[in-house]
Formats: sequence, structure tokens, C-alpha cells
Amino acid sequence: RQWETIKEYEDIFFDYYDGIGKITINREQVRNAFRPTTVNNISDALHLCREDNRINVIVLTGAGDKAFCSGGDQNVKGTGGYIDENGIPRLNILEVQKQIRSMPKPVIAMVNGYAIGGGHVLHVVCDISIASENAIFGQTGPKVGSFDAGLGSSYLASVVGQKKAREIWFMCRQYSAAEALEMGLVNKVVPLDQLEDEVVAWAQKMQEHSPLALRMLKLGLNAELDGQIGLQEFAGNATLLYYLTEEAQEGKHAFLEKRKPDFKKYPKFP
Ligand code: 2NE
Repeated sequence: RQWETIKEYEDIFFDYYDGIGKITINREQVRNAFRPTTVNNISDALHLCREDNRINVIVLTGAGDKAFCSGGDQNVKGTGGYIDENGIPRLNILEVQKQIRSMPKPVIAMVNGYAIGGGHVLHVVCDISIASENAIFGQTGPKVGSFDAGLGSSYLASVVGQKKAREIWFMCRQYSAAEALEMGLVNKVVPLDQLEDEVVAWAQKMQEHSPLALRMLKLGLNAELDGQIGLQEFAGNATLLYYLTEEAQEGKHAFLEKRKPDFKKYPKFP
């Protein structure tokens, strides 16, 4: 499979193949932990994925065969967050979580090893998680002086249920891929050497389907959980669909032509 580089970054690879934009965290020496540079790189690549018409599905993964992502890089954790090159503490991984959630295209986590701490949250917020048999899942926050009580807890509870979400956070245990599948935390588990083939097959299947339908479904599934912000995202997309109608065009034309709009001629559906 010939992946083509979309853009070069310091901490990630960003590649394209057959409608898929693949973001790979490339910090194997720290089990693909993220530092502020990594987060900025992912955020920029996600922005490009949103804008690029060739890209229909996004895949997020980690380099090598040991880790998807081990969360925040503890080497640069300071007072108030993870310290960037200017000495400013940041928690901007939360922005990346929001970008994934509001991305109007499916995002698949290709979990190729440890998904731990903030790395676990990253796969949780993706739409689909496909894991290799060696993948290991878990939160460590309360053990290392951190927590994600946002999507990392509330959305996790929507995925695996309240009791299990509390267990995952309170006990800080590690779970095998088989256990993750059992609790509905991942969609499928395959041998590591088949992981990318499986993910590409899922991405190709999704691309056979209507992108607008997938987009509205994702937003609807989010909206139920996201309160007024979920409604805002959903309504924004309803506006997009409305703007595609002649009825909406009539309002604009009437204004520009300084006449009364005639909305009566458009069909009303029961
Ligand atoms: C991931 C895990 C379980 C892997 O274990 P293992 O035995 O396969 O590898 P090892 O030896 O622990 O790690 C290999 C190298 O990677 C570094 C290690 O320090 C080690 O370095 P060397 O000794 O070879 O020099 N490494 C691994 N994870 C790192 C990390 N996150 N930061 C910096 N260096 C790391 C095991 O390594 C592990 O448990 N890692 C720590 C997981 C963790 O606690 N992550 C932070 C959670 S908090 C968070 O992510 C967060 C949040 O809660 C809220 C907002 C934002 C972030």
C-alpha cells in the first residue's frame, strides 16, 4: 500500500491513501506520548483533513508495534500543564478531542499497542476503534497525578457504562484487547499484521456510503450527549442542508432584488 505524504511535521506522519488521511504519532521512544508540539501537529493535520475534499475518513494511530499513545509526555509535565517550547503550560489535547468529535467525517482509531492515559482518551473519542491483539487499554491519571473528567470520563461512560467507567478510572488497571472488545470499548480486534488492512477495509466500506448521511448520523449521535453545543453543531449542519434548497435561495434572491420573497411555491412535506 503506497501512502503519500501530505505534510511533514516534527512529531507525526501525515499520509494519504485512497480517500484516507492517516495521522501517526511518531514518538516511539516514549511509547508515542504527546508533548505540546505533537498536539499542535495533530491539530494542524486534523484541520487539513477537514478542509481536504479528497479525505473522507481519518485514521489516527501510533508508530511502531508497541503503542498507540501513552498520553501526556511526563518529561514535560510542569505546573499547570505540559510545558511548550516557550515555557507555557498547555492542555491543548482537549482541543484535539473536540476537533475529532466535531469532525464531519468518520475518525477511526487504529490501536496498535498501548492506549494509556490521555492516549486512551484519544481512542475513546474516535468514532470507531479497531485494535490489534497486543493492544492494552487503561487510564493512569489518579496514579500519576492527573485526570480527564471531561470526555475521557463522561463519554467513556456512554461507551462502556457508568460502573465500568468508574472501575477504569478508580482502579487504573490495564485491560487486554479481548476485554476491551467484551466491554464494547473497541469495535474489532485483529492480529497486528492485519490491523492496517482491516482499518483500510472499514474506511473503504464507509466511503461507499453517503458522506452527508454519515455526517448527520455522527452529529446526531453526538448531539444527544453534548447538550446545547451538540445541538449547535447539529443545527449548523441542518443550516448547510437548508442552504442547498431553492427555498433558502429565494430568500437571498428576494433581498438582493429588493422584492418580497415568494416562499409559497416551494413544496411542504407532511
Ligand atoms: C505505556 C506503558 C504502559 C508502556 O509500558 P512498557 O513497559 O512497554 O514501557 P516503559 O518501559 O514503561 O516505557 C518505555 C519508555 O517510554 C517512556 C518510559 O519512561 C520509558 O522511557 P526509558 O526508560 O526507555 O527512557 N514513556 C512511556 N510513557 C511515557 C509518558 N507518558 N511520558 C513520558 N515517557 C513515557 C508505560 O510506559 C506507562 O504506563 N506510561 C505512562 C502512562 C501515563 O501515565 N501517561 C500519562 C497519563 S495522564 C495524561 O495522559 C493526561 C491527562 O490525564 C489529562 C490531560 C492530558 C493528559
